[in-house]
This record gives sequence, structure tokens and C-alpha cells, in this order.
Amino acid sequence: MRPTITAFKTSPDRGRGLARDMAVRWALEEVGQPYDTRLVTFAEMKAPAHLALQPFGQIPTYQDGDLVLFESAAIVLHVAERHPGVLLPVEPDARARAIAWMFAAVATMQPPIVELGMAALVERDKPWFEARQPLLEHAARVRLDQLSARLGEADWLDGPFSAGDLVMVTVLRRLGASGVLDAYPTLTAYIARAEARPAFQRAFAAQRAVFEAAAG
Ligand code: GTB
Repeated sequence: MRPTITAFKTSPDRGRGLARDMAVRWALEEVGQPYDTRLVTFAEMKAPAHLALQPFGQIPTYQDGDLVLFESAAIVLHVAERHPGVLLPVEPDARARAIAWMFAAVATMQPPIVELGMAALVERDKPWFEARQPLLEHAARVRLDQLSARLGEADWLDGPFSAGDLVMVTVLRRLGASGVLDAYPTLTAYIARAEARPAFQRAFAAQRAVFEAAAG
């Protein structure tokens, strides 16, 4: 049985692979699991049928038989758990550490990164924007400094590439064109390494094809 995920019919990221179906697509590609995609409009995301799958009216969702999941990192964890040794090490301690990195990506790195991005997107015309921007940038840089120091010269966060790296890189990619990552060659190289993975490339192409089809 092929799982079905949901993604934006028209993604505001314009095919840059920044919407959160990207992490799920990438995980499915890493484990070699074929999947179907159901595209939804903003209106459909807020309708009862979708809210039954995703209580917050968002994408992505994941359906496999009777199992319905939401939250991209939880979906990645589920996919990884179904394929032991691919995105999660089999050895229990290493597996626990990889899961800790998934949580670190979502709970520690993501908040300042998303806040910085959102402010640039929706607060540019607000009187407080100029004053708040350095504060937000500082908060993001504190975490980027720490992550960069921890990664050091290693290819991945803890041994082989894992679901922890997949979620971490997904979060870091949100900084995109902000220029903030320019001061972090270690992290830029880390992201580039991840993006060069064939599974990432396939996932990126799949979401890009949706954008190009919609653009005509
Ligand atoms: N914690 C949830 C998860 O990880 O699954 C968050 C899901 C989420 O934020 N989904 C967004 C959504 O459905 C799309 S990805 N939003 C619609 C809504 O809330 O009404 C977030 C996103 C959107 C746009 C860009 N972009 O344009 O660059 C990047 C990321």
C-alpha cells in the first residue's frame, strides 16, 4: 500500500521546497517508499474533511491504510521507524541521539529561524520592524553559532546521515536567501551536502513539478 501525503496545490514558496511536505517527501525518498500526493487548496485545508486529518488545517498529512498522521517531523519519525537502519540507527543509544536531533531541530533551532523569516515576510511595513530585526537575527545567530560549533568538521550531526540531519537541514533551509547563513560556512556546506543527496533531489523535483504545473 502506498501512503498518500498532502501538499499545497499552489505553494507560497514558489517551488523552493520550503513548505513542510518537503521533509516528508525527502524521508520517503530516503527509505525508497513510493507515495501519492494529494494537492489541496487553502480553502480545502480549512474544510472539515481536511481538519479531520490535520486539526490545524495545514499540510502535510500522511495516510497509510487506517493510519492518519500530521506534523511533518512526526511523519518523518514514523517513516524512519518503519525502515530501521536507514534514517534511524538500529543501535538504541544512537537511535535515541538521532531522535534528540530531530527534537533539537524543531524545538530549539526552528523557533528563532521561523520568527526571523516571518517578521521579514509580514512585518516589513510595521513601525517596529527596523528595531526588532537585529534582536531576531541575534536570537537566530546564537543557535546557529552553537550548531555550527557542534557540527565542527563532521559531515553529519551524529555519525551517518539520519532523520536528525534531515529535519535539521529542512529547518535551516528556511533561512534561504536571508543572507544569515553566509557567516556560517560549516552550516552552508552541511546543507549543500544534504541537498546533494539523490533522495533530496528527487523530493525537490517532485515538489517543484507541482509548482511548474500550476505556473503553466
Ligand atoms: N508543525 C507543522 C508541521 O511541521 O507539519 C506545521 C505545518 C505548517 O506550517 N504547514 C503550513 C501550512 O499548512 C505550510 S508549510 N500553512 C497554512 C496555514 O497554516 O493556514 C509552512 C511554510 C509556508 C510557506 C513557506 N514559504 O512560502 O516559504 C514556507 C513554509
